[in-house]
Amino acid sequence: MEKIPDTHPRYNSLISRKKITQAMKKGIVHETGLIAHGRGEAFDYLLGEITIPQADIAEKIAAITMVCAKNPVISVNGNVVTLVSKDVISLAESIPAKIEVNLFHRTNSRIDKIITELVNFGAKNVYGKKADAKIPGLNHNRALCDKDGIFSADVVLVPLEDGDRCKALTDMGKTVIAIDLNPLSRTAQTASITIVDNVTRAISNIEKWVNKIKTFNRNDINNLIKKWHNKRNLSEITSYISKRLNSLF
Ligand code: PTJ
Repeated sequence: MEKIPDTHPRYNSLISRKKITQAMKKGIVHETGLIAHGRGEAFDYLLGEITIPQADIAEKIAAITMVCAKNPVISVNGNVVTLVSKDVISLAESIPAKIEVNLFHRTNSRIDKIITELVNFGAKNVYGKKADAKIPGLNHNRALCDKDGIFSADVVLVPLEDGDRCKALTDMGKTVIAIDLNPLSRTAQTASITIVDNVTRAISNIEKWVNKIKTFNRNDINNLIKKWHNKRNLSEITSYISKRLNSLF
């Protein structure tokens, strides 16, 4: 593949595309992961490719929720591992949280490749191979999970999720934190905390908040959680996009 000059105005976007297409050829990303990535890019354009204030506050609430959880788990798939392996591993260490591979297009070969990729980037223990439990109410492979991981988690961080599993996890009584650039998706609408941001910015920003909130007192934390209203935040995001578009021309 040709070299992308770092002076190119769309450098970051081109690098992400290159990573995703190469990972698809290696069997880490599923073919439809390319479509999901393209949809994400389109929504990122609407946001101006930045972490907007409503995403930053959602990332702060996500950090608090994960740090206060008993058994927090970060669920990863092909796209996530390709774009942000290092960030995921670093976030999991700071919380601390477990990492579990959970795939929509699940094959043993993809599970093994994704676990190997994470281990090569420094992950010590990756869940997902031993799928000894099932999320009730799902009739596809994303139901398969680890009894000690997602199945028994109280809080699950799910970047690039599908709406079905998000709903099934909330139906199990779990707090679901979704990262999805599309504020209109079923995932975004169903999650307990929706982060409308690119996973390439979101994971490291959650970690920044994890480190900051260690200095917060219990009262500040309780007040922040009490004030959180996911639907209101989503509504502010769609207003942000619409105001931004109306002011462009
Ligand atoms: O690896 P697998 O087998 O689990 O397959 C994963 C995909 C991504 C194919 C699967 O989960 C899927 O089909 O996803 P969807 O339903 O297309 O949803 C993906 C959502 O993620 C869309 O709403 C996109 O806007 C969003 N998205 C895509 N790229 C990013 C993103 N959100 C945040 N950051 C991104 N980089």
